[in-house]
Amino acid sequence: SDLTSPPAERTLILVKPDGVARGLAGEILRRVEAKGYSLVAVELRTASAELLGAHYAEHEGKPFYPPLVEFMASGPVLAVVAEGQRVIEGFRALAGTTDPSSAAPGTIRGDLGRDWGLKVQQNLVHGSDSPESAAREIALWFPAL
Ligand code: RTP
Ligand code: MG
Repeated sequence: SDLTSPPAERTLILVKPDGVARGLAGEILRRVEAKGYSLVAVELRTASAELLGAHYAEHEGKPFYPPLVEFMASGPVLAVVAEGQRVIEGFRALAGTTDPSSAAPGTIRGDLGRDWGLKVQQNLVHGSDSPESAAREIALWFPAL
């Protein structure tokens, strides 16, 4: 079998407004770094409706789209570009499944998500889901990279 290392790739991670407001940005970055991924760019900012519309374009028209964009604009998010071997799938494994109430222990959403009447969009983090999504999202959030 081929034991050569896969090439490094990049992903876009967002610590969503609930994660920043709850003071979990450091804990989430700690998990990313502890896994061995490198931080390429980190910026705290409140996203515009225009940026969020582009970021979530695939979900436009779905019932959860308006509350999702409203929530994502409700406060600062920590936007991060992380780099490493298989970081796209690796970060999604660290994050856990979309709904924190069913995310596995050991994951960001499973360990740190709450379940007292929360909406599913308040699930602490976003991570790109494919190389194509990562390239598109990194260009949106960090056009200088
Ligand atoms: P993400 O994109 O944020 O990493 O999360 P994901 O891939 O696990 O979830 P996705 O299907 O891409 O949905 C994006 C975000 O929309 C919210 N959502 N709400 N049924 C619902 O109310 C619903 N479904 C999805 C979540 O915030 C999800 O992370
Ligand atoms: Mg997604």
